[in-house]
Amino acid sequence: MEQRFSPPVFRGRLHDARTATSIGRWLGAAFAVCFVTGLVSHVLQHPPHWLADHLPSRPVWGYRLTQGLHVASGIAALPLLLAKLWTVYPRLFTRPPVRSVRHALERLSVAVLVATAVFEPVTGLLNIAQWYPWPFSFVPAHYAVAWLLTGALVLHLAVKYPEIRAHWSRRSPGTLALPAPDALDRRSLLAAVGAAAGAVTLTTVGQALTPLEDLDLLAPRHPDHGPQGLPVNRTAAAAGVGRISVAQWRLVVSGPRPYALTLDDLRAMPQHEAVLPIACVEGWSKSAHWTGVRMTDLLRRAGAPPHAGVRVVSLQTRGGYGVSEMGQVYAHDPLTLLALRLNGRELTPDHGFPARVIAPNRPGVLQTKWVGRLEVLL
Ligand SMILES: Nc1nc2c(c(=O)[nH]1)N[C@H]1C(S)=C(S)[C@@H](COP(=O)(O)O)O[C@H]1N2
Ligand SMILES: [Mo]
Repeated sequence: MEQRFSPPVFRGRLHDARTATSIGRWLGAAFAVCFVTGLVSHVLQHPPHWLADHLPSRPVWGYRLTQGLHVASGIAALPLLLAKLWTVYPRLFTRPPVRSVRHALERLSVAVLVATAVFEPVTGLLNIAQWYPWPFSFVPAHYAVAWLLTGALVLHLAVKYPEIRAHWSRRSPGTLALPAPDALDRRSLLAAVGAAAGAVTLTTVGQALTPLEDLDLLAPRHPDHGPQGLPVNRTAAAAGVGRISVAQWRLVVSGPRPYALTLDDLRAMPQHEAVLPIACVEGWSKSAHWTGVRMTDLLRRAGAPPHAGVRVVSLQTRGGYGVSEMGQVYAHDPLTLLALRLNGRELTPDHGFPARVIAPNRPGVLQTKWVGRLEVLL
């Protein structure tokens, strides 16, 4: 018996180029913000060799802003993406499926666009929930697919340019004599999509934008929840840092004139204060009061020249982010501290006792906790 597949028939008036364009511009804007801020984050975390010594340590809130925007625009993209896919999905069923080589290529590029446009916000969202139900590592995959998505998006805009232009020119005065018959439906749809994007943004952006922290209902972290008024991403137990004995702990500094200090030696050095945010790559951020010894003082004591950078090595035994490096500008910024105190108290174990790095305009993952060694980089 022969069974014939009959494609569904769509009678709704909103699955058209006009709706797709209206939603697409917001989705495109969200993806553009995500891409640019993602590049900033990538460069700060993995600077190319020639740039490492020139990364700016100001403004102190720079990374807090760019990464807050990255995560907020990625979250806002989710409802926009669903609406866009709803608008265009009837095109999946166009018959015949392939009309020409050109048509086949166009469909292929749309397939890449859809796959990558779903992959990026979904993996990003699961990452902020620290849930990794996949076999690849998040950071390189998320970064590589961002380029694919951006390429596919630029190609898509080029292919669709005539339709997009037609949409905008229909709006020009003179041709706008009669409203389109579906204008009301479209306005309702766009209002609902805008409300959804606004709602997910307002209920999560407080994780970085602390004046709105009371509205932070859906983000996994709240800026106020954690010891000493600051969230913790990885606890001492999770990093395999046991109880650190103050009697045995030393800060070991290698360089032209290596030395080692006890915690009391560190406390006896000139202490400095800095008000700086921890800005986690996962989007949460909170400003705090830090007290400790200037990194530049520690490096100079080891005979480091003013252009030296530093490698910071943690005592942690499990997981990543146990080592970080900073170039010359960060290492000698007067606000870059090896912090001993947070918000007026000695660091708790989860915040990096006995000593941790805090530096301005820097991703949270590089603010290394449980520091045991500093290595001067010449
Ligand atoms: N040694 C070490 N330092 C670390 C981490 C880590 O896993 N190991 N996590 C980093 C991350 S991802 C962030 S956001 C900050 C958070 O600092 P907090 O827990 O004191 O708020 O610590 C950073 N320092
Ligand atoms: Mo983080």
